[in-house]
Amino acid sequence: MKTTKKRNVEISVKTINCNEAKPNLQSSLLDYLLLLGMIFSVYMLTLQPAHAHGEKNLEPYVRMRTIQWYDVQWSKQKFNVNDEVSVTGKFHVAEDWPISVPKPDAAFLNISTPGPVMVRTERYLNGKPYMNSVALQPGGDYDFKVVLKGRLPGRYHIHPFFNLLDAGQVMGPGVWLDIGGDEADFTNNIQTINGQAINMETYGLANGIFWHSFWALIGTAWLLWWVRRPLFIVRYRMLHAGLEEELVTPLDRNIGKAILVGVPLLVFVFYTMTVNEYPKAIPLQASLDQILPLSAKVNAGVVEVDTVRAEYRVAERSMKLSLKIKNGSDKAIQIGEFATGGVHFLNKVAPVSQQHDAESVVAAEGLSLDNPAPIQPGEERAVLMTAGDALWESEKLDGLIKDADSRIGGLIFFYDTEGERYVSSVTAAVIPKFN
Ligand SMILES: [Cu+2]
Repeated sequence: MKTTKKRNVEISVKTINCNEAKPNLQSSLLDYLLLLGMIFSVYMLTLQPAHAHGEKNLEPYVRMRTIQWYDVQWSKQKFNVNDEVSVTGKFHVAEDWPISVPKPDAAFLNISTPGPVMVRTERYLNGKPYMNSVALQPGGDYDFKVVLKGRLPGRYHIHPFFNLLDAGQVMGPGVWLDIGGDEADFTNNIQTINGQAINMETYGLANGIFWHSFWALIGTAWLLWWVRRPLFIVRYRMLHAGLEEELVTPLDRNIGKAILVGVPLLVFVFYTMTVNEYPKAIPLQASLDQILPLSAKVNAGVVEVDTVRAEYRVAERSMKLSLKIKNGSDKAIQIGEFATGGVHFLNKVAPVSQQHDAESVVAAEGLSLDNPAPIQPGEERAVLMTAGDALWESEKLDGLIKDADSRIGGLIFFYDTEGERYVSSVTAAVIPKFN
């Protein structure tokens, strides 16, 4: 009985491999398709524009209506290995958070770098040190500070950015940093809570490599033990033929039992050894930090702005915003700047200096108003504000009109005669005008 079954298996195993002869026509067609595919892929490669971190490829509504960065400054942009540098800035979390982007219930402030060119030593949100992710509140205002230390010499493009859970990255303004000096001079020494001075660059490295290799070796050996047997289809057929006894031997079973008992035992023994060697240890922190927004900085209530209508003129590359502005302050105010998606449109007739992110993308004369006269205290005025510049196109913000979510969001910066600043957020559905 058994022998006939075995023969059956052998025959069917053989039949699997006999689809060799194919007509020539088909293979030449395949070759042709392959060639076409290769040509096409070369086109794809050459047409793809190279962006530093893909910041321009992020949908405009994500750049305009999630984290609205402003006043981002670096303490210095030229420094040496081991020097500390800090980046400070503010951001407003848009009230009009896009419906397709998950809410910022867990957000992590990070620094995008090309590799480990710096180490982060301190990080603050609203003046509070924090390690984990935080929940941000739409409509909330925050300021941040990150302290970094130069590690690898070179010239790098660096951004602060937010990692939003389930949504991805929202880049802040980027700068070029020049790190000078010698890589070999880099030191990263800290003192543990037990008072021991350690070098973070090498501490625990050998231990880490040992444990990774140890478990990888056991895992690989177990895998190879099974891989050397008949696999997949052959195995399937043997099972169907009732030959499972030949697939799993008593030795396999014994090794399996040894692993079942041995691995948990090993884990327990090594865990006990570690706890004895390091009795005072803090677990890796995985909680969510709770940091509430600052008192309102944007839309603080002094100057009120209502966006009535937004229109994008494709041919002129300009956004026209109809605004209703109410000046509740006791001095005359003027619009100095409109900032959206990392682009700053400046009103050249406004006398006071505008906010600048370091190396920001600026349209120096990009902002104009139908009535440039300052808005008097207590005055309520309808203003047509035009933000026009080729930057709409080169920064790929004009892709907005092709989005399913064609809403604009941004910050307007007002200045009074004393240089006092008021910030208001605007948001509106955008109507494209193609001619
Ligand atoms: Cu960049």
